[in-house]
Amino acid sequence: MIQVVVPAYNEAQRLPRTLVLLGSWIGEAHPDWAGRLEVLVVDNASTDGTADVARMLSTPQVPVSVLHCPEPGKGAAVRAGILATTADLVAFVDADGATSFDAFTQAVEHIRRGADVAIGSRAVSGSVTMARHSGLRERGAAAYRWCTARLVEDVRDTQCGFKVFRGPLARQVFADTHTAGFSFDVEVLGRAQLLGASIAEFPVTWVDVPGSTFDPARHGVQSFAQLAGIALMLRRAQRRAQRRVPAAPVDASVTPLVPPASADLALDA
Ligand SMILES: Nc1nc2c(ncn2[C@@H]2O[C@H](COP(=O)(O)OP(=O)(O)OP(=O)(O)O)[C@@H](O)[C@H]2O)c(=O)[nH]1
Ligand SMILES: [Mg+2]
Repeated sequence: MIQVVVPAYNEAQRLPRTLVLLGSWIGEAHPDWAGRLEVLVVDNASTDGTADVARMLSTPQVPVSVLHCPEPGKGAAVRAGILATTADLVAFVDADGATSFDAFTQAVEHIRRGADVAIGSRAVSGSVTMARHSGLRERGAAAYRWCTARLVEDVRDTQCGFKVFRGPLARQVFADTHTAGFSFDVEVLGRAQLLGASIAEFPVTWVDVPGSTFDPARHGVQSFAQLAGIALMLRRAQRRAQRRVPAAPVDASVTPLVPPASADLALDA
């Protein structure tokens, strides 16, 4: 079972295409996943009937349920969704369906091989990106990546809207996460690394879908400001973790915080 959280704010236009494409992709690529991949749409204050549209799109192949999150922001919505999951494998993906669903196959394979988190990336070799972003937004994204590289180790693209986690780890990380806006991915990945989680970043095919909810003028500055808060939170969390770890040499028999790969996680095992 994999539970997929989809944050959705005024997505009545883009969500139907995404969920229909997901259903046909499962039918073609993984018929055995039918009914085993559940979608949880997390809406807050949409004014275009997103929640009703989502409910109407539920099928036995891809069951869809809707959760209302009182706190605004993509980060708050994803957090509410992940904390409502119970599965061994959980994911969050954007409502626009910009990332090709083949990423699910790759992510599950990375987790089967031992990764704790598998994230889609538009910045590693092999990725294909068809974007419409302006030059200004591209320069902003480059500066943003320069900042995030100081907070999350060895991850080139923290912001791709496609991430899969071992369920218990995701729930543990999101329980401590505070960032409600677009930069929440950075806090999530940073906190996961503090717990010793391994993150596999793999290339995806990403095609821009018009209708973005990210407004560079409004959300751009906020996203940079959120990074400053995240840097402080991660530093504090790191100090707390260091205080908890005894100075004695590490005993190799101590149970790790993140459990090792388990074969029964694989959907198609
Ligand atoms: N529930 C909820 N979802 C949100 C909110 N803000 C954004 N989202 C969702 O977060 C996802 C962000 O995807 P996009 O709108 O494509 O923005 P983006 O992928 O960051 O930027 P682009 O590169 O321009 O596509 C979408 O599924 C949005 O509906 C919010 O305040 N509440
Ligand atoms: Mg998008």
